[in-house]
Amino acid sequence: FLASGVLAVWPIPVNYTSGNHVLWIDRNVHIAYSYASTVYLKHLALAKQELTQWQATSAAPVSQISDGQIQAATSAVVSQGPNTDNTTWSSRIVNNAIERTYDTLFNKNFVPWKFHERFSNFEPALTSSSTYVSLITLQQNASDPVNIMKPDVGDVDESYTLSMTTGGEVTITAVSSIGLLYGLTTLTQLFYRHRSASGCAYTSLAPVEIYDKPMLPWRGLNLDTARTFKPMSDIYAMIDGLSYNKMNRLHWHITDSQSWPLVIPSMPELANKGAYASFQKYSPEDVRAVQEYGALLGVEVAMEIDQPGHTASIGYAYPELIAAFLEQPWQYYALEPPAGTFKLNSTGVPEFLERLFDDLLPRLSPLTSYFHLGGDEVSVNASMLDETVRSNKTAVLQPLLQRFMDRNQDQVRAAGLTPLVWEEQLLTWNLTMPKDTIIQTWLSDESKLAVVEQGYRALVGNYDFWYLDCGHGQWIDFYPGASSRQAWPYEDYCSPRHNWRVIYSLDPLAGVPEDLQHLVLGGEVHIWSEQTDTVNLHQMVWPRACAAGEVLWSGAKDASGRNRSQITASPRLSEMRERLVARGIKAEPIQMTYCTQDDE
Ligand code: CP6
Repeated sequence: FLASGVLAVWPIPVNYTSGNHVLWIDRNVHIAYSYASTVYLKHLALAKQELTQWQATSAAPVSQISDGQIQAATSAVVSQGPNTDNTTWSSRIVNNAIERTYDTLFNKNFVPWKFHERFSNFEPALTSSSTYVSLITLQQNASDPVNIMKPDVGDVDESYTLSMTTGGEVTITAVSSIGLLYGLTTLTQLFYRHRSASGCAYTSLAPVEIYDKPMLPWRGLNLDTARTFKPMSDIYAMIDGLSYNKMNRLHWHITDSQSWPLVIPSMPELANKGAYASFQKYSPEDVRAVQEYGALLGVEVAMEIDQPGHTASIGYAYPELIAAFLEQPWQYYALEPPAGTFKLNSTGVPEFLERLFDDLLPRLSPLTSYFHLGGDEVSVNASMLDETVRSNKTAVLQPLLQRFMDRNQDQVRAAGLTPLVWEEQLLTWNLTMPKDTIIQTWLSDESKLAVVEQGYRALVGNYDFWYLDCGHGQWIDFYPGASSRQAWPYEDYCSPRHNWRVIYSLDPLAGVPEDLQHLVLGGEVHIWSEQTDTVNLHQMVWPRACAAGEVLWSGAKDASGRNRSQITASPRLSEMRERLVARGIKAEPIQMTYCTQDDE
């Protein structure tokens, strides 16, 4: 029996199966808790307290390794349920997952070394009588819509079971193709690279019984490709990383005031003038390729066109639509340069949006259920310069924004998509929207609560926890007496960064009454990219995003209702980092190698 989260191999113990037990106790309790936490004394104190309690209630750290070991061998046969060809998305997902599982298990560089005691290899000796994984049986519940031509998107049963006998027989069952994909993903995480000449993948964990399912259905990352451009290879690698963590949404913040890299064939000037460079664009084929790649790995791509604010880059092609375009001082009209926002009462803007969405949405809709309409940080000062409005009064702007939203939502829904919007549209502007609109919160737990109390579905991702580019408002300390946050460049209030433990400590359900918890769909970590491009993207995201992934999958509380232990998460996160590195993702270390070695 494996008590488990997504970081390593330990899904939540939902179903206790008697008989097959593997006891696996963390031995790596020496985490670097005193090192990274000078800012977060609250967490440091908590960690010390947990460590003391853990030591008081536990025997000396033990790893129980069963006598035998199981090796992965290329001779393993996969016996599949109903998915046998590649004619449906469902079967493509499963076949692709099988291929990738083979790739991972049999390419010795793709499985990590197991952490070991200092001066010990801490792994079983390989014997000639080794047991091999002989049969991997995939069983898909026949009620799954296996013939659908659309990948499993939106609400899909993500649960799976995984069992591995001491004889090396693996059985994975699931309702959906995504469940089978997750089961195979977990299977790869049971194996380690052996220090033998052959470097085979082995595990000593069998027998294994896992029943696993996520707590929350929306487990995402918001990737900003407007502040800096990201090549396609980075986006694919990002989807790989999400998939390894059973995260299932890529929120693609593709445009913003700084650049418009998205090619719209019927409006070529948008990207021709709005992209940073002719070679920094995403073609319709690129967008489709990202969607398909994501679909195969269980990652649904939800694209955002942020508006009416954050739209200066449209002004390069359509200056007549943008108020306060490149206006100075930009601090007065926007939170970062350059200023520029849609004119809220012009006839040109709705015409523009209709053409834009008519081109874009039908191309997106076959592979997604969602479209993000933006709506954050609307500038009232910019509307003073908007000759169609000339006002900063809520009473004037609110009806204009409502009309704007109604039109946008109608078009998104007509394309068969569910809209997402940033929280300000509901909480600052009090717009009326259909109740199935998904409201993305970022400012606070209180805003999340306000959203669900009004009966809307909410995503979390508070800037002071889950913005991977940001720290805790350090500008105040750096510039005592500073009167305007906007006066300082982004890097001054978005650094240093939240460490993984801050990320781990956000509870998406905190403060939400039980009867409203179903309205918290999940959340997203964000990598706003003012200071992040292809050089540091993956280090900025990984492994900290894993911490959010685990919270979204397993919940922030453990089985006893206490905050999930950072002490026990720490070695698992370190191990997950090794796994990501082995698979080609440049994830940062979270602690010294020393801390993963038990040398007492
Ligand atoms: N860009 C966009 C951003 C931010 C938001 N939207 C942002 C705001 C505050 C901080 C970090 C990022 N850079 N389009 C807010 C949703 Cl601290």
